[in-house]
Parts: sequence; structure tokens; C-alpha cells
Amino acid sequence: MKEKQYLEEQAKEIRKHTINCIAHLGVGHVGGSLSIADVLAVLYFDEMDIDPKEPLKADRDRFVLSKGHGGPAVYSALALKGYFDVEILKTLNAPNTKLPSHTDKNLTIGVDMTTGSLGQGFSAAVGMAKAVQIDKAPYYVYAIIGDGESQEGQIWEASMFAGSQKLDHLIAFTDYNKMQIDGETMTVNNIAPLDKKWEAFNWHVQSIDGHDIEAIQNAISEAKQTTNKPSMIILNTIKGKGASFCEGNIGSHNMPVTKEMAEEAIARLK
Ligand SMILES: Cc1ncc(C[n+]2csc(CCOP(=O)(O)OP(=O)(O)O)c2C)c(N)n1
Ligand SMILES: [Mg+2]
Repeated sequence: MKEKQYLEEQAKEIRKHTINCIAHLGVGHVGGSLSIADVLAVLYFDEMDIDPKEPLKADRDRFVLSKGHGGPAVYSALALKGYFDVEILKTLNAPNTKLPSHTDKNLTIGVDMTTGSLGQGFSAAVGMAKAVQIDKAPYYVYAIIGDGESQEGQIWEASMFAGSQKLDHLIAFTDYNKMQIDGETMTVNNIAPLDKKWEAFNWHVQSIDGHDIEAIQNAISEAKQTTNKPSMIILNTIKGKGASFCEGNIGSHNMPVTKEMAEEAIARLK
């Protein structure tokens, strides 16, 4: 396991680049990108068996951002990992870009699934995990679902299949930031109790502080030791985490960000 301090530094870098590339464009999904920065730091800089020099290696771990609007955070992680130059981040959602606002496997090196239509990416991740089982392959499939996204029926169809098929090389996370596009998840369509729902679908479930690097590392390690069940790690997070101009705000979903706002937020990043 990598040092906590090193991974916290990576999470900070992911946040910095995410804020900067959104500010360069002027608007973007800043809230839901920043809430997943810590789990991305652990996955890309500690946990996942991936190699930017061999991005399509057959037995690499797979990652699916089912809540595809968090693309800017994934692109920042990929750039920092060495998949492409950090300067490319400035092309976020520009005409002819390779970095659209929502992740696209046909455009971006290192992206394993095209997502953005909520609910669909997770089904693809379950399919990938079924392939691991059929092939008796060694790799793991990781996926991140949004809490608002969890209102999609397709999430539960895929969940039921993964649980009944005992896909134990599937490790999923819910970014439980309690907010979606237009309000609190609790008021729009309450998904609680989320842990009991996943348990009922025959998943191994853990609920942790999604901004605690060591808790994320330990939860992944427990998930890997769990056999005959897929794992759901519920990340209790804060939308917009780390950015002084939007932390904890529902309005952070897709908002204008100026260069001045970015500068101030980055100066205050912990
Ligand atoms: C099928 C589908 N319906 C609606 C949308 C529009 N949409 C994009 S993000 C979002 C809210 C998602 O909330 P959540 O999963 O909590 O993600 P967060 O904003 O917290 O990152 C919605 C409704 C979509 N992308 N796909
Ligand atoms: Mg949410």
C-alpha cells in the first residue's frame, strides 16, 4: 500500500487540475468531479494494475466511471499518471477535443467505457466482471456510480445480476454526496437505506468516509479478500469537496468557474 501522504498529494493534484481545466473552459461539472478525487487517487496511484505505456494490456484492471459527468477528474488522474500531457487538459470539451465533458472510450486513451447516460456504464462494468469470471482472468473491474444515478432502474438490474452471478472481481463505489442535479437525493427520490439495498442484492457492503484515503485503501483490501460476492463501497462524500467556492453546494453540479475563482480555490486547497 502506498503512503497516505503521497496519495493525499495526488488527490490534491487531481483537484487542482480538475478546477483548472473547468475554469479554462469556463463551466463544468465541478461538484461531482471533486467528490471522487480521493477514490481516484487511491485507484490510479495505488490500487489499479494499469500501465500508461501499455494502455490496452489484456489483463489490466478496468475502470468505469458510470457517472460519466465526472470526466474532468478522471482526465486529471490519467494525465498525472502519464497517459497524456497535462497541457491537454486545457482542451476539455473544446471543439474536436479528445476530452469531452463525459468520458468516451473512443476518444480518450485510458478510458475503458463510454458513459454519460446514467445507469448504463454500470451494466457494462458488470459485463466486464462476468468476462473476468468466464475467462478466469486475474484482473478487477472498478466502477463509480452516483447516488442520484442510483435512482435508475438499470442500476438495480445490473446489481441483481452481479450478485446472483457472484462476480467477486467487481468492486463498485457509490459517490454518496447526497446531492444530484436539482436537489438533495433524499428529497428528490430517497435511495436510503443504500447499504441494505445492496446487501439484499447479495453484495458485500462497506460504508466509509469517502475522503479518508486509508479507509478507502482498507475497504478495497477487504473487498479483494471477499469471495463469491461483488463489493459495494459506499463513499460518504461532499459534493465540491475542496473547492472553497462550491463545497457542499447543490449549485456545484454544473457551474461557471472563472480563472479568479480557480486561483483562490487552488490557493486554499489542503
Ligand atoms: C439517463 C440520464 N438521465 C439524466 C441525465 C442528466 N443528469 C446528468 S448528471 C445528473 C445528476 C446525477 O446525480 P448524481 O448521480 O448524484 O451525480 P453527482 O451530480 O452527485 O455527481 C443528471 C440527472 C443523464 N446524464 N442521464
Ligand atoms: Mg450525487
